[in-house]
Amino acid sequence: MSLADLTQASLSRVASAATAEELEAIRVEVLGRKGTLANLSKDFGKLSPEERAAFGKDLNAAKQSLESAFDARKAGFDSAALTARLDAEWLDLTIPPAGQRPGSLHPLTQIQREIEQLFTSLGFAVLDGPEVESEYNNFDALNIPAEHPARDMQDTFWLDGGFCLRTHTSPVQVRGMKLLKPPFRMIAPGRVFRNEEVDASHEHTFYQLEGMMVDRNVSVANLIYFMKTLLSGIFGREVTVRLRPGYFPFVEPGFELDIQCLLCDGAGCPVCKQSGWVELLPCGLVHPNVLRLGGIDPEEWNGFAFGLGMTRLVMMRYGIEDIRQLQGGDLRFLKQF
Ligand code: FA5
Repeated sequence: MSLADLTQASLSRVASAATAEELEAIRVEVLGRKGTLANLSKDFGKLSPEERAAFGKDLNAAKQSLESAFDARKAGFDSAALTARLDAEWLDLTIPPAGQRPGSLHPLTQIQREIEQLFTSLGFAVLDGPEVESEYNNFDALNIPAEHPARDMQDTFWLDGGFCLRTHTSPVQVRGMKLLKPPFRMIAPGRVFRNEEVDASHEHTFYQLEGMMVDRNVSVANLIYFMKTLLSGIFGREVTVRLRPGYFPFVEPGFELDIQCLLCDGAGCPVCKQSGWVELLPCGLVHPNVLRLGGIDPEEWNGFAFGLGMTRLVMMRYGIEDIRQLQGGDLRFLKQF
């Protein structure tokens, strides 16, 4: 077979090779050390110098055109193989993993459960009250009549028919007095709402935990005992507290129990508004008017009440510097607890 015929035949075999393996077999057969082209060059010695030069040129040209045909065809097979592999190994990284992912309790729920456990062990019942509350229970029954200036301190969201979003958990005191006969002890955790300018320590929607104890001869010493038990239970360490006079129409005397800011150890930071103290636990002895409106004779019974700022307590315990993170819905934040 002439060199030209051989080249032509080989090129068409390359073009019709069905697989990379078949192509490689053809390459070895034609271009290999013992292949057809190599065989042809064996006859070199028998040629005259002129013929040799011409044949050598043709042989080189044939070799080059075959090599580039092989390379091109091989590149085609390679890229087809790569595409097939990418298709086979393709992963959708946005598909959620199979099975259930572990969740966790919101830090507020964790603290609420701890406090409930602590107080039930001290003989307190856990009560629940509605978030949409009557104006009467939220204000009037707590000794805050319509024109009382204390109403301005707790501006809220009003609904038709004498209802509002409760501004504190104290209306559950009113419900508790009607539900339970003295002597009794109760707590009431829950969500409350205020028409509030939101900042690092103020939310329009936050959580409080109300407490009330009604018995005979309840004193401020009893109140302080329970508050200290509560705080050391929650923080698991000694916290510095201070008691200031505080005014709430439903207690007399009334106090503000502040704790030294645990985020800055009293040095001053955005959470404590640079004061070193965080207002956490307003409390006092229940006002006789409130007992009377709750159907309890203040001559026979008295008691204490407190309204713990549960959201602020969570911030203190976990060192959270901005209250907005707690209800921001960012799971990356919540997964830390
Ligand atoms: C009250 O709501 C009274 N009902 C508390 C009370 C109950 C006093 C029983 C006496 C007897 P005050 O408005 O201070 O009080 O709120 C109580 C706590 O809720 C505060 O100490 C604070 O920790 C928290 N708090 C108040 N406003 C906000 C707010 N906007 N965001 C987050 N926490 C708040």
